[in-house]
Amino acid sequence: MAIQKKSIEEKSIWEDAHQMLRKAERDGVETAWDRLEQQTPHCSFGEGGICCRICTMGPCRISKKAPLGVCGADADVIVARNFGRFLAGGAAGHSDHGRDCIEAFYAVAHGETEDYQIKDKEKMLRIAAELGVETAGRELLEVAKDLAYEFQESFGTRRETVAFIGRVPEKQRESWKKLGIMPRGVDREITEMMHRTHMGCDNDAANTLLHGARMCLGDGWAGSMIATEISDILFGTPSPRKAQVNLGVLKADQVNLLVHGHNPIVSEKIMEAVNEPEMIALAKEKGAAGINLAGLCCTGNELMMRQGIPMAGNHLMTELAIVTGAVELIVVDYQCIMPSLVQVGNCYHTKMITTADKARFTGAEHVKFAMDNGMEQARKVVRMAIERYPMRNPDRVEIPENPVDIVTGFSNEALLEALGGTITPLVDAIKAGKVRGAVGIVGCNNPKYQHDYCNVNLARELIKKDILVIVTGCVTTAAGKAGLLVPEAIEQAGPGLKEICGALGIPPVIHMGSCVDNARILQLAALLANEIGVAISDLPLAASSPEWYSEKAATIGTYAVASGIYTHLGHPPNITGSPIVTNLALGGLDDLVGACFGIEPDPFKAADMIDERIKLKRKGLGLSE
Ligand code: SF4
Ligand code: MSK
Repeated sequence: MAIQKKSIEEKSIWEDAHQMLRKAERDGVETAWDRLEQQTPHCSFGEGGICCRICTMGPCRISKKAPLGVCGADADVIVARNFGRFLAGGAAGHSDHGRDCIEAFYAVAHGETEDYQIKDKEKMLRIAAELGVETAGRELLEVAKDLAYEFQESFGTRRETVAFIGRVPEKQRESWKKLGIMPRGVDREITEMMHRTHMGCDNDAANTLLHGARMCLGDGWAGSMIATEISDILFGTPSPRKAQVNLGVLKADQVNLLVHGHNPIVSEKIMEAVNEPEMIALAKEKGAAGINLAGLCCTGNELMMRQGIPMAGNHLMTELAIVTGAVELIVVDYQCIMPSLVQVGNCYHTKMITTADKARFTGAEHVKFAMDNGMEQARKVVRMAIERYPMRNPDRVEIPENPVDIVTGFSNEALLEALGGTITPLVDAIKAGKVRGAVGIVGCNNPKYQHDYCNVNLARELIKKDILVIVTGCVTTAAGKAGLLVPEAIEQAGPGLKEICGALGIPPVIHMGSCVDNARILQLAALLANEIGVAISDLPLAASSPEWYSEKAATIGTYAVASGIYTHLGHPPNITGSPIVTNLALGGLDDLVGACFGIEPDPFKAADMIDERIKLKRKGLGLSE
């Protein structure tokens, strides 16, 4: 993708971003957009995925003049190996997050922590029963011990399938069995991908990619799904609530503390500490009116979904939040945290705190969170934020105004409740063509695009076509800022969707959580398929990640496709140097799993493309338009 020097207005669609980009220029702060310019043009070998660094006989670059690497690997093998490892990075990210959730749940079950508790007992017992754990007449913690064991087993090598495979519709499972892509264990599939892609191992591009599908299914139906379910058990299953988004949620007269990253294990404790009377008293002693906690990226989604904590911004807003000059401290765990935040913080008085040994940042202070010290460490971090308030230079503070209202908290449990307790009304609405289909728009920002232009316009176009939109991850903030996450947004929807969402009192774009919560969308798809008695791939569903950047987003897209959900991406991964891999992704997979990828950078054309797919699926089910 060729990148020109962009004006501030071309960098983002949002006024809060424009205001902070202007301030960044004045303050001499470099942002991701500046560094993208420095990095452009990108290496064409890297873009095509045809540079191999897997062994020291290379690195090898494939060209007309040199079509094979030193070992004899061709472009197809090299692209497949590179992409396999790219997907492994994403699966490892989500799933290691899931493992941390298991460790917290295990610690609770075994009485090793008082900092975490089982909040949603009903959900825990329901899942225990679903996974075959005996619940009748047993102490809650005894059930929890066995359930933690079941979750751990999904990561290992002893089982033939991961625990939640029973949620997958029968027809989909059969096709996975036939293809040999039934996920066995989360760690096993990731390890096997690293093994397969070692020099001289799996040298058949299609074979490598099929394992990629299996590994990603392990992420979607186990690593991520377990992360989501345990988070609900420990911190409560989300239900609809109001919140606010954009940089206007920061407060000029309060200590501003931002949480960034992914796992609620850290951010929930920070929230509790922020609300303690002695902390509020200390903040007042230092001259602040109070302590304002706000979220960024996915940990922001987790807190917003369950607690209504405001969201300051998505991926490309993280540097700009600090540019307000009003942030005392940013506390992070892992994933999607730009290393540049340390430097941006140094331009102001903003301190950065890391909490996970696996994600330390040079220049940041480390406050390690463990299962048995979460509350103590959270208090320490909040105190550090308060101590920095007097260091704020009011002359350098500029906070954008007018945060936007949203409604969040649509877990599947909440959605079913809104539907009256069963999925049937949604199925009926789909059959009647009032809701013609549903699309999950998920994922990130990428400075190669005008920030949030595609995320917002795709959502708007789809709801106009009577297609229900579900958002997670960084698309949430985009949809929220655009005014799409409130019931009043039905005015922008087509007549059928307007009628259904209006009757239910829900927005036409519903927020279902963070990156790992895409597992909720998988579960919803499975519920719909089981209700109709078809495979997921028969349903009028699609997924989209218009502005994606991360390995995790590619993994999500791959598990969506492998689960039978057609997936649109704004730009391809670095696979275009291989005809075999590209053709498989853009078409060949359709014959194998009933879905494939589609690429389109223009959100209006993408909406038409997705619409065509939904028409096709409706026709296949014998449903009229
Ligand atoms: Fe080159 Fe083959 Fe080594 Fe890759 S594995 S760097 S293509 S020799
Ligand atoms: S945080 S993976 S930028 S959605 Fe989950 Fe946002 Fe994408 Fe990270």
